Amino acid sequence: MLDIDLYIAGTPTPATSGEAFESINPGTGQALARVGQASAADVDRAVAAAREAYPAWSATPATERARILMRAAALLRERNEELARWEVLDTGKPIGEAAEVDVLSAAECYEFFAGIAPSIRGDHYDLGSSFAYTRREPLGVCAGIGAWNYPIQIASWKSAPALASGNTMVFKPAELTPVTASMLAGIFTEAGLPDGVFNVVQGDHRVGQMLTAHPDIAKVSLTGEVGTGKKVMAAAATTLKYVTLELGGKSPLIVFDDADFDQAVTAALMANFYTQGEVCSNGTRVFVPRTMHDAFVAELKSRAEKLVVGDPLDPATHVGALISEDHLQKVLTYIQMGVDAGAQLLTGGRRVDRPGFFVEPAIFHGCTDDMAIVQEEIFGPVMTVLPFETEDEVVERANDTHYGLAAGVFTRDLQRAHRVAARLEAGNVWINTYNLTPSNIPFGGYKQSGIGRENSTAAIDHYTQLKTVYVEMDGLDNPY
Ligand code: TXE
Repeated sequence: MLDIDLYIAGTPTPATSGEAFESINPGTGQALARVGQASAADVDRAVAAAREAYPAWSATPATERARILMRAAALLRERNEELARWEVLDTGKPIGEAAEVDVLSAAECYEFFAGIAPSIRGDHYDLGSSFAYTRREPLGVCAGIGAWNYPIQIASWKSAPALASGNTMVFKPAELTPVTASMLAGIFTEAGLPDGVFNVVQGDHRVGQMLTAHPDIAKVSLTGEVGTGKKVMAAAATTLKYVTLELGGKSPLIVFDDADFDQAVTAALMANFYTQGEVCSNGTRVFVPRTMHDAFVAELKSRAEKLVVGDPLDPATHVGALISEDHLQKVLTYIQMGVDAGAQLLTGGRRVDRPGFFVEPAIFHGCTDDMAIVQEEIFGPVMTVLPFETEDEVVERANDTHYGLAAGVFTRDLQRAHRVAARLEAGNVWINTYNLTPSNIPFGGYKQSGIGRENSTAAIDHYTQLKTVYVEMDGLDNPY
């Protein structure tokens, strides 16, 4: 069993709360790690370490900050296989995904922000004889609070822009997936990151609440459910912290009649069953033209039933284990709600009879838009297929949600693709593809799917503040 400590001021540090919890391997249902729950004193120590490291780190030349982030990225790439395996044991996702996406996207994120760190700058304003300029300055100590579906990627999407901008960070991974955040901290130390610049505290929502309330933390970046986002934003108001929220979604994937049929089916499967459906931006409402509906669901059924649900460590596995027994029960409850509401369960939806938390990929059709399985985020491998007649109708129905994270549009019609993309109320729209999130483009939600953006230069705006300096060159006029 792995023992997981906190990571404070550049070294593994045992929690002092006296409380510990086990992290379970979703693929087997067996305990994977023992984790110490951080106490308030531990959180104070981590914030103090970050505060102490801040003056020197923020004054470190951006090219040096960049060099350290690049070294960390290189170490992540070198250890991709080992770290991906830990991510699989911690999350239950297939090794085929983790070895391709999770660690490498984290490395790419550090490389991207290392590249832009030296170009973080202000502007010059010519005021005639006088002038002004702005300084884009770091915020101070930032807190990152992660979700459990992409642990190391989420840690990188928060720490890369934070550290590149000269901030220091205290990061809390989700209690269900504590493993790789502490390993990332060790890699940062090995890469030459000064002690205290990146710290990790472990624990459940109570530790998240301590961070959100801490007076020495300038900003909180959360990845989590909408409900959690609202709690974090409310709590952050007490000390008027900056807040970035990357929350849930119930995104539409719209297939038009001129779409590449095979690509659209592939997208629907990917947008619902990749990472067992535990992806915030998934296209879980698949809209297809009524004329195409029967052929589409027949092809979906045939291909969904070929997906391999099994051992996450087996490279042949397409669909791994859900994160926990509780989450599996939540997903099964939604599936039953769909059946009870009269939707047609085309395929899947049953628990797989083996250790661990596995469910067969489920596809519903014959749904109505008001059903819970169409309205609410399930965060599991549950797809709903919805027929439509016209473009106006499908755009209206796609937007009829308090979420606004993402959307997909499949069509060969250039004008229609961009016309519909402009009308969709979503922070991320994919045309003829889905769920691609390279570090150099922004990611974030509209409406209740979030506030702010991660990745791209947009993220720098959320980890810096602007100071305007006015320089009087002519002497001060006396108005009295
Ligand atoms: O979220 P939770 P989970 C969303 C996804 C789904 C959720 C799943 O859509 O809704 O994340 O992750 C801490 N004060 N995204 O179940 O329960 C908690 O300890 C402070 C969106 O983990 O909200 C955990 O570390 N912290 C995303 C974290 O918040 C609190 C992509 C999230 O927990 C807290 C991936 C509180 N009151 C998943 N309560 C995107 N949009 O990019 C809990 N926490």
